[in-house]
Amino acid sequence: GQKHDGSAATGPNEWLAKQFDDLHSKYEAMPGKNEFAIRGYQKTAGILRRTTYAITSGAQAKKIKGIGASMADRIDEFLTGAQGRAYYEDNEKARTMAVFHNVYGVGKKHAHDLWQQGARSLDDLRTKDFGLTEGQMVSSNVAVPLLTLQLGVELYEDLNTRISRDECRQIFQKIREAALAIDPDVWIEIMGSYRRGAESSGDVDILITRNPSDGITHVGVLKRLLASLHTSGILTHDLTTPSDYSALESKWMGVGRISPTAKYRRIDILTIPYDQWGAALIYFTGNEVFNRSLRLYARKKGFSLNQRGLYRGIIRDRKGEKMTEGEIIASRTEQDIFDVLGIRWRPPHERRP
Ligand code: DCP
Ligand code: MG
Ligand code: MN
Repeated sequence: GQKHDGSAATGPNEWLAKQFDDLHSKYEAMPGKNEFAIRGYQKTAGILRRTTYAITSGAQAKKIKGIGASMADRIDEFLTGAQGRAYYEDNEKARTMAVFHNVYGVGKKHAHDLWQQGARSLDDLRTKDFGLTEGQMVSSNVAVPLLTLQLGVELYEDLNTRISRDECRQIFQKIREAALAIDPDVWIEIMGSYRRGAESSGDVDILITRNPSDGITHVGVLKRLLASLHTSGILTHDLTTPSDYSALESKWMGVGRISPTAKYRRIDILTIPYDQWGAALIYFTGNEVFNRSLRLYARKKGFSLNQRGLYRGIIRDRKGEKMTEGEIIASRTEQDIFDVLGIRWRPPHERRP
């Protein structure tokens, strides 16, 4: 867009105006931006360009209609080269929001909300009341519950440290032993970045099912497994507990550690119906980008792929919303799904396009 007339481009205050343009674009790019403050920078840039004499101080600029005390301060900062509030705030804000964003479960929007509420450090989050109660959560889809926020802050260092391949394997071994002690016929597999061969992981992802051909399913195993692992101290905190323990498909998300002196680690445990094993394995092995491209490829061939299976006959409306459910045509093994798609099975370590 045209921000100013041609003559102003070489006006006496062009450099100063440009500084306000920069400030404007910097803040414009931030999530949850304050529209009012941002417009102030834009407006000041315009006024400076329309001023025909050179501005040499904030005090002088303040006499111009439309320039207030705060913009005059910014002008002084720019003219003297001082790292004033605009510079400092921008950087402190960016730094702090990055820290908040690294708290488990806190997204960009929530990080910004915390900043807006006045939180400036992890210590603030720890000692002051910045969280939302479970009740307030109902109306928010961006913030994490208070208890999760507190846990994320408490375990900040540990949860932001990568887990070595060896430690992932040890955690998995413990969980696997406990599961097989409950039912020796369950299938239990480690997925995510570990299965792709990563040297280190952000969390440990575990998938459980059981062949029901003898009339027995894995229902009941997760509940007993969680109890057993809590008793042995391997699992220490619950974040998301299954809503229905009698379902074949359920999810537990939480925290645990391999020994009382080890770091706390994020662990996900999922159970799925036996006939969806292959589809679930593909999905939870990832990575996310590989999943996206595989789903897109399936769609191009007239199928639809998700974590439960490869579907045929799903009809979507113009918005992409499903109009018919379709039928699952492959899901039991990864190979089944790749075969129908007509592409060669790729070993997990190759699934990172
Ligand atoms: N996944 C996905 N889309 C998402 C989240 C997850 O397709 N939005 C799939 C792909 C991931 C897998 O689930 O590989 C496991 O999710 P994680 O977040 O645990 O990711 P990774 O295990 O791949 O990496 P990390 O080492 O960070 O845990
Ligand atoms: Mg993972
Ligand atoms: Mn995970």
